[in-house]
Amino acid sequence: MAVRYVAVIGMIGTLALGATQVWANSGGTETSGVGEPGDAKKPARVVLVTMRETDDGKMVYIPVKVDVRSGEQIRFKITNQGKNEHEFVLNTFEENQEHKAEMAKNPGMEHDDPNNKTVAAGKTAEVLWKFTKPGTYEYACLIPGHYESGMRASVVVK
Ligand SMILES: [Cu+2]
Repeated sequence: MAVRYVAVIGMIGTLALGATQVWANSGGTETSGVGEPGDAKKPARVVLVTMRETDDGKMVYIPVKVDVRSGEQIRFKITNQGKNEHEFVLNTFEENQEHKAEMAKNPGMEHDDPNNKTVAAGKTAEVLWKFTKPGTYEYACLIPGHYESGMRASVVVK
């Protein structure tokens, strides 16, 4: 009887873990490991980000590294100068890896969340974000093949 009880508890634990996983994979979290959506009424430092393809077949962001102070708000002004649709997905490295695996299964996913934008060729987008914890984070394009072609950049929060 006691063994059976433990098994049931174990199962509930697994289910709860599964639910957390789905939530993390949605990418549309209000708060996440990387910080929280910015407050438009407070000052923010503007960081310009360009997305494009290169002549030698790579896909890149400029810049590839952004330094931020903990507690600072950043307004990322993103311009897609490429010929393909690209994404700006700001998150922890781990969450981006999970999300990337999810997108490999569902390539048509489009994003419009506080930390997560799909940007058509020639278009712009903005992400206003507050970095609350020191660490190294990432913005990346998770469209299948793009990350591997170079579309990742680090955000170092100190
Ligand atoms: Cu891309």
